[in-house]
Amino acid sequence: MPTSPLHLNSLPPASDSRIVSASSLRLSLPQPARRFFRHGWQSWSLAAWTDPIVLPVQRPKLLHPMQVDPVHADERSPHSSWVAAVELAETDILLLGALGLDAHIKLNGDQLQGQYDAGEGEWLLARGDETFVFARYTDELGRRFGKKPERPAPRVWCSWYSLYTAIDEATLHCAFDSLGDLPFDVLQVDDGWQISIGDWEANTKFPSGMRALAERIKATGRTAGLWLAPLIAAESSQLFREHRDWFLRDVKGKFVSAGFNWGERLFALDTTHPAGLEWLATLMKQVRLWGFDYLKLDFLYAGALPGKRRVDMPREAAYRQGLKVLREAMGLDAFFLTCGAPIIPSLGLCDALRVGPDVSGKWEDPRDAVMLYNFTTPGTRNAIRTTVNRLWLQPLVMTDPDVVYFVERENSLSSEQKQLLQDLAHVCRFKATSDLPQWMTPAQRESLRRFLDCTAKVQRLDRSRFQIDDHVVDFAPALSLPTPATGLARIQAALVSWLGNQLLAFKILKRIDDLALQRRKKGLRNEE
Ligand code: 9PG
Repeated sequence: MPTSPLHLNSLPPASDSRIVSASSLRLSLPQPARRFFRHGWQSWSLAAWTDPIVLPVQRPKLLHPMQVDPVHADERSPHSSWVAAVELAETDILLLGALGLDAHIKLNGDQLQGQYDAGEGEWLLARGDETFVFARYTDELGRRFGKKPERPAPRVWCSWYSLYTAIDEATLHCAFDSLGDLPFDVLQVDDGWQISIGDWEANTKFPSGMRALAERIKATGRTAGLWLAPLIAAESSQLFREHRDWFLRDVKGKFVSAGFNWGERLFALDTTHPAGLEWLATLMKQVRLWGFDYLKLDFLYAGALPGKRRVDMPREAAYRQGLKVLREAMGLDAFFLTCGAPIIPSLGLCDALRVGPDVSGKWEDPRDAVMLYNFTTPGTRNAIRTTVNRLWLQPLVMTDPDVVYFVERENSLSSEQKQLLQDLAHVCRFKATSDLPQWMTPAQRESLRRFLDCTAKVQRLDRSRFQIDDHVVDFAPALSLPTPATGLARIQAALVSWLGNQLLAFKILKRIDDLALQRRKKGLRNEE
């Protein structure tokens, strides 16, 4: 039964806050918002300070389930998941933040409107400067979900951003060997080792098996890391074909889309299904038995998609139940990085959280940014923008900003742009790269070593600037949003976005990607 909203007409005074309980809440602003802080639902979704306007709906729609909260993708007011803030004056920020799992916020004219989907929940209302209001929010979240233990993040080499799915036993062995004594704590094998998304066994490119691969990493004195996406399955996977009843459907009985990737439709595991949960636990134990102690679990949003579950409960609660099972089965002694994960529902159950979309060797893709208005796709500007706007999460979880680059190969970032990524890693206190040692010059190798060895002193100066040891970095070039296309470009954009929604066009794009990968692989082989 929807209850009538709680109207709040008086705001807390400066540097003060209060907590109220309501399923629905309306807050009248004393003056129009100058800027609006919107917070995307999962790791890859946009978080940014913007003008208080509705942003064009990002395209393609086919990817909404894997890029934004699909339930609120078409909102007609400025919209935010769990927490929003408005800037009334330069140091007068008003933050409305949910302390529960299933809440979202809209800015409707001069009202901030908060809504819990499934009954009453707590809200924090804080007013003051930006540092104060976000610190109050993390304080209250910390009390409910737990705070981050004080231990440094491991320094990670990950296979994705140089090799993508073109990994195999020989290529990885060669990379591991050439890393020599570079101070990495973890060597993490990313996407490309598995038979299929859903079928988490070594494929034919790894004839010696996963246990041998973990052994090989451990023999270098480092922790073995592995990527999996346990809450999704590709349509062609054996898992989906043999256990259709484990997968999430809508009220009409149709399978809920978990997006489209690897040239295939993806479906979501129902994390309230007892047999599905058991399978998840067995998988985690298996991976630990192979010898992997650092787990990057990806595409986790699938556990919180809307649908009709075996056990009826709010979607975020279902997700959290799935995450608990994963965590308990892998053990507290494993390092658990969540990725593509709904933000607030992941707190307290993982060690680290990816807090932005993927970086890439490109600054920005104009097609995605200007035509599709999509800030979720891989690109260094997108990654920096969202990560900087999620730094307030630092007291709660290790914030993973994704990898940095030192190499020139397959990379069009300027040295300033690469430096921004390295500075962001210092700010996040989370350092990773995918650079292949064979692609590095001796000077780049030395820069990487210095980067890994250094614990920088970091101080935030304002929304975009940080003091890092003896230099000041300004992330401003990454933070703004490009203006949407107008005139002819708008028509072009409409055409591109229509094309982007067609499965066939998607499959062609995937084929082009595959060909690029094959070329990359060939290049690597020739160098061996
Ligand atoms: C492996 C990769 C890497 C990477 C992850 C994730 O929105 N998208 O279409 C989208 C697809 C893939 C993706 C992110 C977004 O990358 O973040 O580090 O592990 O999977 O496939």
